[in-house]
Amino acid sequence: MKLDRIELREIQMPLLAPFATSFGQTTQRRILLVRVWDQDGADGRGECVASETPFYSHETIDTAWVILVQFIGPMVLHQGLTHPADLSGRLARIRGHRMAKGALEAACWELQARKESRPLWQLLGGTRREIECGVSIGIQPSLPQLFEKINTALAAGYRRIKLKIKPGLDIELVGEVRHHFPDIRLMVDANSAYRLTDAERLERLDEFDLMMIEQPLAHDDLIDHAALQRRLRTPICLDESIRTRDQARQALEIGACHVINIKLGRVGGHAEAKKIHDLCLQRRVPVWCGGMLESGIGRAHNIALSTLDGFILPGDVSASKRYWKQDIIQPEVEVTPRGTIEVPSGAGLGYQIDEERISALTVRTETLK
Ligand code: OSB
Ligand code: MG
Repeated sequence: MKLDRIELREIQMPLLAPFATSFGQTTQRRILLVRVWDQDGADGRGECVASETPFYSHETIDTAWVILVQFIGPMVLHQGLTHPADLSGRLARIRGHRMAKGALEAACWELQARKESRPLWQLLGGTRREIECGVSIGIQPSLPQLFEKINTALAAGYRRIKLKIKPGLDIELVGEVRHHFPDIRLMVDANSAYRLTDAERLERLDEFDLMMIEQPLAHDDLIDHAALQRRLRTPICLDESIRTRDQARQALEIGACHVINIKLGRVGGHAEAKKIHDLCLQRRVPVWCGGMLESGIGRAHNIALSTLDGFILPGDVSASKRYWKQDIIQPEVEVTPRGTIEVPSGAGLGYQIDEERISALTVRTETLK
């Protein structure tokens, strides 16, 4: 494969409802789509999961755009590439900026799959034909509104509920939810809102039979998470803190977590995601696929990744209609009454791209040659 052309495109999509976490609120997504073509005219697509703000990760859509234009493009265009798995090595000189790299890398995986006329999930080594879905529910203005969201998700068949928590909206809130929904699979995500000095407070979550608590402490910490895990019965799941396979290995070695949330963008693409997955599978550590409020293209990549054997827990990959009035792929991602997504069988991502819809949402484009 030799890349001939890269197109960057920013689309803007309003979320159906604001999504609030301990680090902030999102109402309108600005999404960077990457499309690549090789010398034979074959193409592939990826989505950069960087947010509008540097509050989840240091990367934003604007930093990713600049890094793609100034560094990633020139390093990969017109170079012989044997396989998309080689890209991360090619880009290793660029420190960090994994969401920028991951968008390009994922597009190249789809390109490769389309060239081979195979589904991307098969090229990645996946086996599942159906993936289990959970939902991530943002912080709600009131408890009745939260209950309503939970009821809607359960009625749609979703297999686990994740609640966002933050200091002051945690123990009592989770207690109320557990009291009203005694039997559901429930977990919480703090997005780094606590310090180790909050351990005593966090210990109180142990009584609610949570599947896990996601990223309670600092976004770049492993050591304090290990200290916290020694005090909690509830398993810790790391999200923000795991950006490489080595960090996953170190986290497991010191007991910083018992579960890992794998996000394609956060780890820099499918190759690194697979490495983390393989490590966890070998050590019998459960993983699941996280989400970043993606449009259909990012969502389709998450579905492909989730078909790997180690993704044994329901992920945050859910139906398009939970986020968007109209998605940019056809058919939209739908969830069965069993709370699963059926993996498409077409080549590449396996969804049609709605070009007209994308054009209508586009606010800027740049072509790299
Ligand atoms: O921490 O998993 C997270 C959304 C944006 C940034 C971080 C996170 C999330 C979610 C939503 O939890 C997942 C989704 O439904 O796409
Ligand atoms: Mg998270």
